[in-house]
Amino acid sequence: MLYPRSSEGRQIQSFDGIWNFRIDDSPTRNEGFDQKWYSRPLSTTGAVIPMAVPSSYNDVTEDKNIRDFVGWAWYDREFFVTKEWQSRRLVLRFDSAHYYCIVYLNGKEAVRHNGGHLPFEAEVNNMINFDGPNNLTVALNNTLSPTTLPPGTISYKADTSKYPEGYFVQNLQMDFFNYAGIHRHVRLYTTPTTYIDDITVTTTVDIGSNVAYVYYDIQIIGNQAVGLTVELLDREGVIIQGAPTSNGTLKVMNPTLWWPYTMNSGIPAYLYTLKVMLDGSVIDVYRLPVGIRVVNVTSEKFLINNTPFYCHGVDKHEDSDIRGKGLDYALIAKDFNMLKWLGVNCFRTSHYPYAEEILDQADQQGIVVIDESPGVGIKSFNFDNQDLLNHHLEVMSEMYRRDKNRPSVCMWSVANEPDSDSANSVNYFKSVIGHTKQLDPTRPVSFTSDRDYYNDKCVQFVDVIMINRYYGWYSDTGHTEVIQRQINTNFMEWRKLYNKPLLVSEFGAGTVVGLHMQPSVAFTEEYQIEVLSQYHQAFDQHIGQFLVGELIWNFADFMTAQNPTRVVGNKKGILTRQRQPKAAAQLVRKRYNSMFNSSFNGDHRLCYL
Ligand code: BDP
Repeated sequence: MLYPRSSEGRQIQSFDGIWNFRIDDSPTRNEGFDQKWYSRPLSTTGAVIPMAVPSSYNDVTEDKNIRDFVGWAWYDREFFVTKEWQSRRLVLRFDSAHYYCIVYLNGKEAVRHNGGHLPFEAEVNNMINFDGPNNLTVALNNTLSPTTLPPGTISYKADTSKYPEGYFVQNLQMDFFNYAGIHRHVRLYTTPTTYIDDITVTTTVDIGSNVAYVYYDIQIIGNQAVGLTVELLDREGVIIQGAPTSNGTLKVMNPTLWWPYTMNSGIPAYLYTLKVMLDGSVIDVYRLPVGIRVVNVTSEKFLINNTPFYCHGVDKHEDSDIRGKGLDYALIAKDFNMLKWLGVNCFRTSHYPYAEEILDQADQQGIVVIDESPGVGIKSFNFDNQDLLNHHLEVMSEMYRRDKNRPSVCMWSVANEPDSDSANSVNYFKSVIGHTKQLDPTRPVSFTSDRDYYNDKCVQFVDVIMINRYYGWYSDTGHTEVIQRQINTNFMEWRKLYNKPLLVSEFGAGTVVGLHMQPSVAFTEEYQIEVLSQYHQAFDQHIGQFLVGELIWNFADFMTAQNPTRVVGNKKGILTRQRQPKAAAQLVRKRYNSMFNSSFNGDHRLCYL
């Protein structure tokens, strides 16, 4: 599914702004459907409040019932469409809405989507009113169930001596707040009736002979006899290569490759543009950014453009105060500035696919992304649920469809910390990983494991072993002196069993900013520094061998459900939730920046073609 981009053939109308909003807190949570709230303006169904789109609705109001609401939330707004658009194909696109979404246009269902983090769209020509207002209504359900990703359960509390009649709670299986809402852009965009529906690009590089190949495949809907032109443009807009066919190979001599950025090279990630034109740009035009690069994994190395890549990175969350997981350009810009300030060359989209605008920045700024699915916290009792597996396969297909052309995406992570030691996890992950590899033979596939070398049953399917480790935190709390030994032992055991590269995809310590103690104790800034430095010293013994990366948990503090082990959220950030550095950020900054110049990171400057 192509990201909406305006061009000579396409226009975009944005529905971002303030919408009307109300929750359906009727006992059945079904009053909205019973009374057909979608058939008239929401304000005529009862009291509505203003709600920002995009945003999570949870932290925008002062009302606990809205913050902690479970069930159907309703949105609506009005819009107009110019008559000039009558002859165009009109597509209504939601970049994401969490979790189950039904969209109505002028009282009729336009589209529904299952899943909280990926785009969906529908052609709406025959539903639009060109002579007056259009009413767009959204019913959104945030309930997590055994067939959602992440999975969850609802517990009904039947004991009326303790709970009121009909009382229920949402149980989460993941460690972050279940923010809900219309999280990303909502847009109406036009295309011609014969249009470019999809483009798939893959690239290979022959380093020795200084040649790259760009393979492209274009789907056109409508008149197949329409003239097609494909052009590859360099950054200055100069045509490098052209072709008149809907699929083929473009040969690029002396290519400028897409590299993860290096501090001193001064060469930012290089993006070409694949310009696709129907009827010589008269009908439709789409410009797709293309980074030429190739990713390979050996038994010891993660190679980008045949050069060993060491990931010095962080795990993130889409999380901020007020907006929750809502798209926020200032936050995106700030986060990328902080990533660069820290010297981060890689992040994982823990634990769900992030906004496309975030991946745009990773593509443009040269930061490697491990693109993770929302398959977080899948328990042994979930694996036999065929509906969950089917949904997981569908989510991987949707993720691939959305992110397949992104040079920054160098590996897929299909899940985080599943019960991968249970017998029934094997078939589940064989399917999910097999399916992902089938979709995309050009990128490695993995998941993060918190199980151990002796009991994990699914690491056999991955290309890179990703492990989450909390020595000195969840085990041996307070004992930083055992971390190095435990890391070393653990690494050696994994190596004995598997001939695959290893990446530590989580390690860290909870830290309340401003809390100090010497000698350190858990939760102080001193303790976070000690924990991280012990891991760093352990990692340094294996970099250049089989260790291909380290991701700190976490880039910034983030919100979680309330529970006795979390103090207003998870505090393992090296930045606060407001993106101010804790003392440990200085340690990380020094380490990561020095890594840009070290030989084990590969000197990219020598490898530019
Ligand atoms: C890991 C999870 C992550 C948690 C983290 C923690 O992958 O989502 O937030 O631990 O406990 O188990 O801080």
